[in-house]
Amino acid sequence: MALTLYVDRFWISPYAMSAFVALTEKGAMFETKEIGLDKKEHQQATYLAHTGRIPSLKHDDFWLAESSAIGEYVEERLSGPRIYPADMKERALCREIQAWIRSDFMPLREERATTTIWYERAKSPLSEKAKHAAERLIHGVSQLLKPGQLHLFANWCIADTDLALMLQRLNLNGDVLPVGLKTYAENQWKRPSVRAWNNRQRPPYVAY
Ligand SMILES: N[C@@H](CCC(=O)N[C@@H](CS)C(=O)NCC(=O)O)C(=O)O
Repeated sequence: MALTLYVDRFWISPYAMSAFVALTEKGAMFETKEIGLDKKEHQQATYLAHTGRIPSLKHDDFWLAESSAIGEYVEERLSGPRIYPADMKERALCREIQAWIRSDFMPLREERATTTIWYERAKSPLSEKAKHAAERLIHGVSQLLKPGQLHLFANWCIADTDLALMLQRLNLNGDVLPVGLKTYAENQWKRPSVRAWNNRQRPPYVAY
């Protein structure tokens, strides 16, 4: 079976990171192919993801886009350690967090774009709107993570990576984060699958 994950060529897509970590945690043998969004390569006829977006997974001749769909497919299709919790309620919460992270916090995503994680740190303080989003994030997460907790549930799950990335937007840019959340995010950042993503050689960034 041939697995290819299509990622953006700057390796800054949080969604591609989630799919990459999912495959890596499963111990899957897969190759990555870089797509230049800046060069509109995702709009070329040879790129067959139905959504025309990054990431997508090509499994033999089957194409699948949307990072959380890729995570769930990988979980069901491949053997290896679980990336979603075995417990039904925890699994539902894991999906809740994935959906929440993907649909909310737009001011944070704009003002603390992932270029500020992997290229250059933010130069401006958060706007009032972004501060409000950060407060909502911190409030919500503090209900899920008790002090000292290093994973959302007993074992690591894919939502830990998604959540840690959202928290790192604040932490790495020096924005205020409660110490427990900072420790959680920094601990997640040490995971080998996450480091494999973080340590990629990246070309000079070209804004698009
Ligand atoms: N909900 C999607 C979001 C994917 C997404 O927004 N991808 C961006 C890169 S980070 C993209 O492909 N943008 C190009 C475009 O939409 O034309 C997922 O989770 O995979």
